[in-house]
Amino acid sequence: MLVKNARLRKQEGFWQIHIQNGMFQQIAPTVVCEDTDVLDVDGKLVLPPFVEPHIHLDCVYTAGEPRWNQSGTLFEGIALWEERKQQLTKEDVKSRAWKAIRTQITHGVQFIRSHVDVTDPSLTAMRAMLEVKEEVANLVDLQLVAFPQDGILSFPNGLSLLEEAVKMGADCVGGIPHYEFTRDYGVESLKKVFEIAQKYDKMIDVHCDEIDDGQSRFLEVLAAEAYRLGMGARTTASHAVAMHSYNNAYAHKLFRLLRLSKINIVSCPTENTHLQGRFDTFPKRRGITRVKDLMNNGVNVCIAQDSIMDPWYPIGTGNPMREIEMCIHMCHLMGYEEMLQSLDLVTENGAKALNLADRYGVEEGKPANFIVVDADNAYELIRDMAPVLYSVRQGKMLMKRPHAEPELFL
Ligand code: 17E
Ligand code: FE2
Repeated sequence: MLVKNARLRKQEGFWQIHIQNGMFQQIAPTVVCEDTDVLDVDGKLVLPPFVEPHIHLDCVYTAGEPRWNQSGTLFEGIALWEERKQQLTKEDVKSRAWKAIRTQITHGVQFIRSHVDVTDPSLTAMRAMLEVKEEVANLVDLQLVAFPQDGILSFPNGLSLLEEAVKMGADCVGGIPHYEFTRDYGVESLKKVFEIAQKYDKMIDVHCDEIDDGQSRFLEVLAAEAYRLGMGARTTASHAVAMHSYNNAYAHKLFRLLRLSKINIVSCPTENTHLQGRFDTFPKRRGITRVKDLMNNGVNVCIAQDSIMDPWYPIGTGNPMREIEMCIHMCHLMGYEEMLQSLDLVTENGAKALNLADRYGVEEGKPANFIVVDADNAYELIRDMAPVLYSVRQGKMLMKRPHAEPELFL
């Protein structure tokens, strides 16, 4: 395949991209080759695929079953999921997850990390998602997190279920320290997360401090342990919304540890805008972690959707542009350079959190995974929330969006 007249981020002019054997062979202003499979993108921006670093694919499309979340709180969501979870079958989980992945592909996503609830004695969702992971292997990279929704130490056999799910093939060990019964359980649960990750050589992705409680300080425990064990680059803290409520002095002390530890942070802007602030009157806290401060303090941050129509969040489309849109508003990231940089939050930074290094990027010698967006540059992409026109996976077309211009009758 020869991609002609591409624009590349942070590069001037037009580029030709020659792909051979599923790899980027040559990327240059002019390329001599006889390939007859030509895709002329007419000056549109070519990017590495979007990364979705945090979603719960086992829960998608269950909003309203058995009831809609009326309070809009995390806690009512967990209670509703507890009921819906009783009805899970492998087929139910697989068909909903597949539906979401198809939708994500239409939005240019090719790298996904999904949490999978393992506080279920039958581990139905994990069994189903491991099959999905195999089935989609040629279409998207799918990482699975063994996620103990109801707690590791606060749920009967939580620890052994977590370990069992990891043995079955999960890629990451999860946790939920802010939801454990006590602070001590929370700290102890994180120790267990590291033990299991080390024992089975897995990455770590913990739901950490997803609560509007300035006293919820498990992130420092996660980061300190990651630092001590040298596991920071393979460790992610998801949500981290309590940081919104930390006093500034403590937050700045924490930034140093986060930077030293090299852990990654995933923020979920639409989800946590919706879930947080629910116990406030006025003013209501925004409840998103400090994306801008983290970036400015050298911490790797990325953004994620978390949900598509589940007990926690009743809408969603799988489009990462919604997250950028929400994030740049809620985190005050609309300085011109900040807007351009915000594209990293759904591309490079997510890839770094997922440890994709050698497989990610529009660079010679890497797998030819890329998207073409209906915009000339990053600013237009963000301003216009432009659609993805093509998604190419290892040199093969994965998704093509018919280009329909609106007709005006003026
Ligand atoms: N579970 C949880 O603890 N938090 C969330 N935001 C979701 C599930 C979606
Ligand atoms: Fe989550």
